[in-house]
Amino acid sequence: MNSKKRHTVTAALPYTNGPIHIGHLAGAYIPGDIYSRYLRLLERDIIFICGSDEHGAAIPIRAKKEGLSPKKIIDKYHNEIKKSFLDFGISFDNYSRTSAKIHHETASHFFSDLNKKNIFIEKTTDQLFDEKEIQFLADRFVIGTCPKCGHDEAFGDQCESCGSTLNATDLINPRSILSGNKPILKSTKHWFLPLNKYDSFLKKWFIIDKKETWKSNVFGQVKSWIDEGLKPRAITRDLDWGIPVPLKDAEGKVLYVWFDAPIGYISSTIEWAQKEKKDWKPYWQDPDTELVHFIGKDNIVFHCIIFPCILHASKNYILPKNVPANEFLNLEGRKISTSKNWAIWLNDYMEDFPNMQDSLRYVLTTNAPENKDNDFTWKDFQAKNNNELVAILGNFVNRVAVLTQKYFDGITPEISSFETTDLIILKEIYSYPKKIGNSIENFKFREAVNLMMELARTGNKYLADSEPWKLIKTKKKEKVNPIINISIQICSILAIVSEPFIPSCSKKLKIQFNVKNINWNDFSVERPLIPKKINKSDLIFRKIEDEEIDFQLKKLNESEK
Ligand code: B3M
Ligand code: ZN
Repeated sequence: MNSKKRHTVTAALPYTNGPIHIGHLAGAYIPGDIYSRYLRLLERDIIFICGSDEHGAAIPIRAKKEGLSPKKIIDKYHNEIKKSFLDFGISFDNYSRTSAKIHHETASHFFSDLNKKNIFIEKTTDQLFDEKEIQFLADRFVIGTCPKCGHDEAFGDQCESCGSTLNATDLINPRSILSGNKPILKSTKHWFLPLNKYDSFLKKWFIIDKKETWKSNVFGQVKSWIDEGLKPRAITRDLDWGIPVPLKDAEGKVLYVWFDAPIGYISSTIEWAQKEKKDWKPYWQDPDTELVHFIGKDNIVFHCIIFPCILHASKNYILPKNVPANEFLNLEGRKISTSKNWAIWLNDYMEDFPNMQDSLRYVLTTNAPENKDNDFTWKDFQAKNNNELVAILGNFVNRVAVLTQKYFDGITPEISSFETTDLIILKEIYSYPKKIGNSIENFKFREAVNLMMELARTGNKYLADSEPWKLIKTKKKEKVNPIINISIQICSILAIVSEPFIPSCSKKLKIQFNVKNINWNDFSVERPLIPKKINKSDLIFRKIEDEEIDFQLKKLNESEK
């Protein structure tokens, strides 16, 4: 029997209506990647699942803007986004897409199954219609004034200013984004998920134990939605782009993107299982599996209310153990905006800072909008890269490597017994993996990455305080041996505990210090990591100059629309 604990970890499926930017990376993908890499280092049975979200109004709208077909748009951005994830070391076990056959089949099956179980309500209602374009307007096809906060550019599905989830008909003064005209009301039939009927299920599932374990921002939002009372929500649309509603009397109708997209996690898992010749079911149906969704705060309602209701109604599915949604990342004090081109695009970053993906990963983690919106500034990025990655971590491992080469020809000095003062520092350094692991398990990634840097700082200070370069010139020359031995142990621990945060640097450190892949919990003072010899290697980080930052600031300001 396989007794390893099983985990299904997902990260929000990005819309293929544009490239992705640092806000996406900080919100869902880096946290999900840190968590998944950590679980792999514990040798758990874990899959990290994602894929492109290729349906919804956003796609035909973008296609119109670029003068391309929707299919061309999804192919273009699917490939770009996939490459960005690869560049930044986001270690998905499978990256699928919702245009895949397997996804169309899976989502249609979910719909048909729920329909057979009489879960949906069929209702004919008045919806917004653009007479000029001869098209119904839902979601992103219509903008207007938000009834909750008065923001005058709220979308038909959501107000980005106050975060409210809306129906297009809720908008005051609606305007079609296709023609600019005021829409008329026209009746049409749709299928609704009666969320109101799931009130007691949600209260029981959600309120019971989530208060202690979920982030307060997520818990608070979900609780207030439940408390306000939920209404039936349409899960089909009049649109010619999407998964056709699998019923005879549903011509011209497709599944609502937020019905099919989360099911994309399941289809991506099935695709993975087919490739790996495994069974996908335990990852979604075994109650012992821990399901965690990494998302940004604008996706909370879908992952914490709508999708759980779909899973619950479908029976046999597990529900998320946690949804550690992040708040938003701002850029230079302003909201990141795709339409205004106020963003740092990942493909641009890689061009300007080749091989420096870990620097951005590091800064976005130390700065993650975990509990409140946070700001990314280029100056802070430079400072953290130069003063922390270069001056602390990079400097420490480099000094240890250089001194070991210089004094011992790269061979780790052996120590038969450590002195009491040595044992104190050894105990301290081996306490870090546990502390870092605890923070990761509690989704406190900023705390975790800061602890990693604190370990490097401890190493730096230890080396500076013990001054082996002075001792080597005295009669107490042998005192240098434990100092270098312990410093090499610190580098070896760093090589492992840095992997979730800065994986490509971790790889270099492992090569340099001859560290084998080992279970996160399998080393300690009693079972230390002492490589026999270390290899020469280049500097791991590089300083970022003022001119590079000035260039980025100029570029950002000039490209703003
Ligand atoms: N594509 C929304 C977004 O990118 C959406 C997430 C789907 S997760 C199932 O904000
Ligand atoms: Zn609003």
